[in-house]
Amino acid sequence: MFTSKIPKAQIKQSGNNPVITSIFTADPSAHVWDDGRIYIYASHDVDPPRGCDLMDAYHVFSSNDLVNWVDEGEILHSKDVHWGRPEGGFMWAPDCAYKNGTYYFYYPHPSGTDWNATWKIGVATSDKPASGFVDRGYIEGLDGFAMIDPCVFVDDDGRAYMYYGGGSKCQGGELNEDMMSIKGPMRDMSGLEDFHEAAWVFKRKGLYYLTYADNLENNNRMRYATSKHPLGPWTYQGIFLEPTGCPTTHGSVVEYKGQWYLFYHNQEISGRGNLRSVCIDYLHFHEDGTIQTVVQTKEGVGPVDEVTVDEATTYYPAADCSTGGGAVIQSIDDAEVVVRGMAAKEVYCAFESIDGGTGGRATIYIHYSTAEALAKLNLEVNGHDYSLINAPFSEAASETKGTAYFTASLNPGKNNIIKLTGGYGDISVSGLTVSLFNE
Ligand code: FUB
Repeated sequence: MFTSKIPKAQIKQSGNNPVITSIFTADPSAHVWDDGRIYIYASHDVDPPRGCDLMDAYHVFSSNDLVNWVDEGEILHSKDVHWGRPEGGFMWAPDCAYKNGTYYFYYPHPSGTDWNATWKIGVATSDKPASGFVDRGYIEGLDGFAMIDPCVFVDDDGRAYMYYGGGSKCQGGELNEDMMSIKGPMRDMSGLEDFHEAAWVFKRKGLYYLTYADNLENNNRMRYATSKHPLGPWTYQGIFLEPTGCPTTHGSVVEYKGQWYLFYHNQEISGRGNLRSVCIDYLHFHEDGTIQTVVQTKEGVGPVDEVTVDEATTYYPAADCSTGGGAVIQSIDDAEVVVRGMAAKEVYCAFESIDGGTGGRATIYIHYSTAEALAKLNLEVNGHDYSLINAPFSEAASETKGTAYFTASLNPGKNNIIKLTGGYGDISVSGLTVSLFNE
């Protein structure tokens, strides 16, 4: 049972794009499930960047107001895929679907060293939307063209359809009841103009929409087509997202609490096409059902609801943190210690005796200040390295009120140790707040 909430001090009243800033995320597939929350299934750009090759794992984020997002943590890593490419990596754009009490997580991943010739659509399942996923193998019987970017759409009558494609070819087909095999052959989706990748299907007022990224060089846009049938033929309708400044584009269109939204990524935080960040903007339809061009904003959207807050525990750096590299430990009062000037790699601050409750997922909120456009911290939890965590500048971050967050697993009891190391821009750290998921 999900009970993690956001600590009161971290609640944001207004949205900003990108919405996910603490790690680099891309290819957002957003879904609203029966618990009333909206979930983003995203791929993860590894920092320092190594292109799409080493995209290693998926994180999920959830919200009930579109402004405050909970990092639900990593749900699947390439090392957990038993049939996968021995060298790992290549965990590209995923999707998730729900049927009869099970969440099905679909992801493209190669099965061999020759990654471009061995793409498969993997499936992992769980009885929860954002944890507990177990690899179930891949969908058999699909042929070997660029089988990337799966999207699964479950229609009102319960029938499920899968779409995928890259390299200018998009295919669709119906899934069997088991959600892990194909009913009959996949077929080409006809009528799409300039299809590149990133297929996404949704339905509104009885009309099916297939959105996708086009081939505009180094600046893909989003186009779409409509049909009265889930597998087409499709009628091309036009471009609805102009270039974001990022070489790739990838998005999902979702209705939440009576309003439609586009989830997409850009490279606003990093300035690099391989360190991307998820954004949300409003999506509007014309009277005739065509989509209006989405206005890309820095303000973003929401909030659409009240956020439930949590009594989380805040910890301060141990007073004997390293002061190497010019860092200064400043005592604010008896309890609070701020480590200022963590600009060098030798500088760290450790947080000890962190209470992990009965053990399991916990979101770690890191309180920092920085004047850097994008400072970063190495995060280590009980010796496991979760680097790098972004700590970008914002007005709040200039006043020691910036917060970066990450969800990791804690051990039961009070012996957890969290260590932050600098070396990626000048940054000060004043504390951690730990919110347990209590599941
Ligand atoms: O993130 C890796 C790949 O880049 C995705 O699969 C594509 O859609 C593009 O966003």
